[in-house]
Amino acid sequence: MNKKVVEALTLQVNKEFYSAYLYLAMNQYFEDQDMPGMANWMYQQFQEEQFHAKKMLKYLNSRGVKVVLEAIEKPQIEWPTTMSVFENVLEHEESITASINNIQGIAVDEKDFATMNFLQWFIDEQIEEEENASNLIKQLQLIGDNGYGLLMLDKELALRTFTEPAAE
Ligand code: OFO
Repeated sequence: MNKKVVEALTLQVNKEFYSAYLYLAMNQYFEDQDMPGMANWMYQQFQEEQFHAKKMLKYLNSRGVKVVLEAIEKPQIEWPTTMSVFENVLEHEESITASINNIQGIAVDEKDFATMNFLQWFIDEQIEEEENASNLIKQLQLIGDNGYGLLMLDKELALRTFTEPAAE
C-alpha cells in the first residue's frame, strides 16, 4: 500500500480515538452538570468514534498494514456553557472533515482507488456529523435562557442510541 496513504490513515486512526476521548470528556462534563440526556448524546458519540477508528484499522489490516498506535492527546475537560460544548463539537467535526478530505486528496494523487472508495463512507458520515452539531446549536439558540426548554432538549437527547453495524 502507498506509504503516504498509510501515514495519513494511521494519523486519522489516532484522530478518531482522540475524537472518542474528547466526547467522553464532554460526557463527563454533562454528567457533572446533571444533564443525563446530553451526557448520553456524548456517550453515543464516544462509541461512534471508536467505531470509526476500528473501521479504519480493519481496512488497513485488510490491506496488509500493521498499524502503529501512538499516544492519544489529553482532551479539553471544562467548558464555560452548554452552548460552548456544542460549538466545540461543530468546530471539531469541521476539522475532522478537513482531515478526511485531505486524505482523499492524497489517495487521488497516489491513484489509490480502493482507499478513495473506502473514504467515501467517511465523507458522507462527516456531512451528518456536522449537520447534527449545527442543528443542536440552532436549538440551543432558540432555547436561550429558558430552563424548561433546556430540560426538554435534554430529555430528547436521552433517546439517542448507537448500534455498531453487525457486518463490522
Ligand atoms: Fe469520526 O467523526 Fe466525528 O470526529
